[in-house]
Amino acid sequence: TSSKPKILVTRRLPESIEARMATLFETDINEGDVTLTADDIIEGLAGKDVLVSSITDRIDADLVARLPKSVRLIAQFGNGVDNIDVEAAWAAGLTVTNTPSVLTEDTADMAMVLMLALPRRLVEGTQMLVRDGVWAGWSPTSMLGHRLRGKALGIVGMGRIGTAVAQRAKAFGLHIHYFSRNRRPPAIETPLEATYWDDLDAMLGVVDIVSLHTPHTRETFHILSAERLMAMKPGSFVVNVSRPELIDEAALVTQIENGHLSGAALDVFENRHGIDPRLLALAEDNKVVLTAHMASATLEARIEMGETVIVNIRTFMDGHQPPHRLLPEGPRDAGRSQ
Ligand code: 8YV
Repeated sequence: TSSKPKILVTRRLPESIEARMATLFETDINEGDVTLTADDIIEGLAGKDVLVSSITDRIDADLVARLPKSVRLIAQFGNGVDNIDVEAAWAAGLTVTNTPSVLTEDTADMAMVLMLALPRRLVEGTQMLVRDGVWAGWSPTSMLGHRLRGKALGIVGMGRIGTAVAQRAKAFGLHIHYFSRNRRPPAIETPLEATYWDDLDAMLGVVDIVSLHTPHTRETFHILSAERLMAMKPGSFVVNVSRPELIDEAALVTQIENGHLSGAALDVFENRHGIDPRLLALAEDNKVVLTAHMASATLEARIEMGETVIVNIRTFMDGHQPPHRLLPEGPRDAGRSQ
């Protein structure tokens, strides 16, 4: 038997990453690329050292309890780790790593795409051209949208991605407001001319756009609750490239349907049983823009995520602390990356 680390990779990764993994590790890849069941994962991990997981793998306390003893590391291919019961993994003596930073800029770009899509009628413009005979040609009053410049953007969660969004939004002439557990230092706040709010409800009452950049944890579940959505500034809209669980989606739909909110641009949605038909109807109406969980989906980001996974595995297997090991931090349940 080889002395190479033995790894199970639950999803297909970019070619160059799979090739490198195949030379460095004894690699078992889920060729089918269909989400593995808990039983498949346990079976596939027999005799393995490392599980390379993705957002689509549900690694709950039950699964952690069933992991073969040989498995010492869960190396998540992704930034968010809300699919993993990290505390259960730690309690079982496992190390958990993720791939932050390398997807920050691409995710922030997508937040801007979505922020502009509704006010500048991006999807409608395309639809008009592809639907035969609908476009009557240019006129001074055709396809008028609304200007982004001068509006107030409220960022929920001013970490790496939130800050990258703020920098872009500042260049677009938006006024930056943010709600975060910790106020950011002047070195970050001052160039952004950002206004810090320690009261989310108060911020929601004054901003025209709300963009979510916080992980999904016990504390942030439905951070945009029905009450908060109702208390948002009339005519404002929501952008979400983070996690669906941050929003009470049914309540969001209701507030758009009744005209209180002007819309939403969502990269993630509670789609476990198919996307809510009310959300699809709003998309038909151009009140909602939906993208398919693709905010970090650039080839470049995916390759760098793969490289980060490889570094995490190699350092761990060499007996060192991997660079992106999650560490406990008080009451939060998702952990924090070094
Ligand atoms: C990935 C993401 O698509 O990193 C995250 O948290 O949501 C995306 O970058 C996904 O997590 C891959 O596991």
